Amino acid sequence: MGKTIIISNRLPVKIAVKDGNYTFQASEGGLATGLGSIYKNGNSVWLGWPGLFVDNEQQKKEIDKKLEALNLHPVYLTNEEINQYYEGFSNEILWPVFHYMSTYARYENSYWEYYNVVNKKFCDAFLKIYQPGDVVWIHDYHLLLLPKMIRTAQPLATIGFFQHIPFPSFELFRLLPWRAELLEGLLGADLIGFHTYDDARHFLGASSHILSVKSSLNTVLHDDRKIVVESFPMGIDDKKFIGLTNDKEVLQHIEHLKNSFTNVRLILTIDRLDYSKGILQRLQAFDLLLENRPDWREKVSLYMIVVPSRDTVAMYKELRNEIDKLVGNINARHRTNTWTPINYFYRSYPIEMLSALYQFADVCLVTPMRDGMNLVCKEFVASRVSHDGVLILSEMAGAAKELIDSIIVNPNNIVEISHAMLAALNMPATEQQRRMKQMQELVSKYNVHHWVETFMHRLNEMEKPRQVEVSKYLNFFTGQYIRNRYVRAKKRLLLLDYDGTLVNFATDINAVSPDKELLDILQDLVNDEGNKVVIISGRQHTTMEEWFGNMAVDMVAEHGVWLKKAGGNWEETIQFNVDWKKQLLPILKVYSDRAPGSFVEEKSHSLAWHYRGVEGGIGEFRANELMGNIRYLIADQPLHMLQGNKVIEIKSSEINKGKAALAYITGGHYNFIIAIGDDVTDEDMFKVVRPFGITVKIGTNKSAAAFHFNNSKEARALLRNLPSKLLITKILDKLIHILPYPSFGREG
Ligand code: GDG
Repeated sequence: MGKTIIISNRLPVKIAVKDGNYTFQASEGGLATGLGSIYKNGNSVWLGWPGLFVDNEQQKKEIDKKLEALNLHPVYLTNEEINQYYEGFSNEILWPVFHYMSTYARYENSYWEYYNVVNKKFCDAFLKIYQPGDVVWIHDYHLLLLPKMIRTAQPLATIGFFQHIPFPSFELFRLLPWRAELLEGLLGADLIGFHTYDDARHFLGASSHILSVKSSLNTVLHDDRKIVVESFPMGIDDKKFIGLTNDKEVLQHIEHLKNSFTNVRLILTIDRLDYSKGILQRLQAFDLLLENRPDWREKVSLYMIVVPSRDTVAMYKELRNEIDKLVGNINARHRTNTWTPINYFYRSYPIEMLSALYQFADVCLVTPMRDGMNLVCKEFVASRVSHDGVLILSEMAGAAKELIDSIIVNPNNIVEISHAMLAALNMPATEQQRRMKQMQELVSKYNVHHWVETFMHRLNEMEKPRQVEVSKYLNFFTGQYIRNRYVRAKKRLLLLDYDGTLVNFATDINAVSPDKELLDILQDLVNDEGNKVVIISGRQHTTMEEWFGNMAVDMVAEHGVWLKKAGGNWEETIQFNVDWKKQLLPILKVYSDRAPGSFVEEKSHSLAWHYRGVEGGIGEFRANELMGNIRYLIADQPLHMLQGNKVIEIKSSEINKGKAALAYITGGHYNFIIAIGDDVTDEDMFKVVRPFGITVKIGTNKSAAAFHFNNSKEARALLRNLPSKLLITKILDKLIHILPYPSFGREG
């Protein structure tokens, strides 16, 4: 297994210069901590800008050496490059547009040129350390062009991309003059991750509108490659924040805070200086609270930390001035000799101070206009070891999708925020504890390590089926040849899926019992003693018994859990613990309530959510959302989620039709084998059968099967005509081996 190469704009290091010497220390930021588990283990490296300008070659060598000891590789950028690519294109174009503030964007052509140049620089640096088998994980909007650049240079590389900021809806994204190039750039990856399902959906929407790529559910087909787009909500290192609550320095800070804020309740806000964070609106809401409720004056203070950021960009300078003015104005109007309404700090603090504030404050107010995720709110929750405190959270933060026990507000609604502050200050202790415990459970379970593991696990899965397999249409000519093989063989195995294969797909799953024509075709096949006919389905065994119980066919139900040999009884082939069903069933039920026409089917070893009956795109929409949730929940369990035709099924990863098919093939000494199926669950069967026989997919040519038909009518016709005698046997046999046909499997 190769190494993992992490790439981000900045390296996760703190660099200090003392007496002309550089010292390097890995930083503790969320990303660095999370990825630390993989990048420090020796089999990973991190590539990025070291955060300082170096034009002296000797110095570069020294820095290279020091960084290498930390598994870090620098990409040196010039002052001009940082101005144009980072401050310009990334922060004056992409940042505002992606945060729905497009009027702040400045579409300068030179920014775009530098963005290309710097992405290329990253690509060149990457190619120097890449070896086949390495896995690449690129981070964030500074490097949107990099996946394609790497793909072009290394077509077989496994590339993951994660975007930390929101992906806007198509109507916003289309404003970008370079929208197509940016999407093309991203689609060089195999796996593209966002914090929320909405971001993923927006990306899929933009891709299909702008590039006309084909996308179904969470997959895009582009340049004959399959790209998976999913949500991976990022977590924090909760243990670190819990650990800090016992730190001596932190406890001292808390003592100081207690002395400074006696009899005053504290509302805490912490953000980088950014117009996306809703700082001005939050100040207005606090002002409104003090205006409307004079009884709260001298009883509550806002403790506001704004961390300096990008203050060389004009927009940010302006914002800072506005904050300064508004804070001054509010304080001037409301303050008394003993009380300051807003304690405002424009600086960054050591983490020990943050921890003290997270623990000491009564309320944490997080109200961004837009935020990819927002980690501050999760850090506040993790730090509340006494389980009290209230979180007020903007519905526009990615975290609002998870922290549903916070007080959720619209950050533009000043009145609502001021009411939320009052509600938080008045919330009874029992209510605070109930909400806080729920949120803590979530923050702890879905922590940053879980995030890294889930992403890496999914990315490693990508390695295998990167190349889309394509089958050939089973035409008249090849059909004749198959009949020829059938007639010649003495012992034959027919593995037949049911829904979508032997019968057409129908909206009502109970309305597709076998018709007379089908029963006649199967009976004719069964009558030939040389044939072993197996109906291999995901259906429940009771249904199959009802339909085929009187026929001398073998039946495999629930993808291989149940087996009945012709004339025998049903046997449960495998026994598994199915306790996981209790956890997932309520979630599937919620989705069936939210999508009229859908329903949950509980089988002995699996759960299925069917949405054949759901109107238009709503089914796909909900299915995507559900899959995002389920994937997250089952990440560390031996379960597998299947996307079938209008159905999502969760079952043990040990069960699949491939295993059931293999059991038949092994030791069966068949000299003719055919497997016919229509959906993703049949792909396992095709992979197993293909070396030994003929594999036919119904409906589409994207399959591991060698051949495909357009519908079940064609499949029935083939089965009906298999036994008919042929006239041109010899010529056909010769021709078929000259022409470029895919494998028909061996003829025993
Ligand atoms: C981007 C996305 C997404 C803050 N002040 C101090 C300090 N911090 C730390 C916090 C927190 C981090 O900085 C801020 O993270 P956020 O998630 O809140 O916001 P962004 O910086 O905008 O991050 C965001 C994130 O990427 C991850 O994907 O959630 O949506 O915009 O960890 O604790 N740390 C120290 N002193 C401070 O004064 N030491």
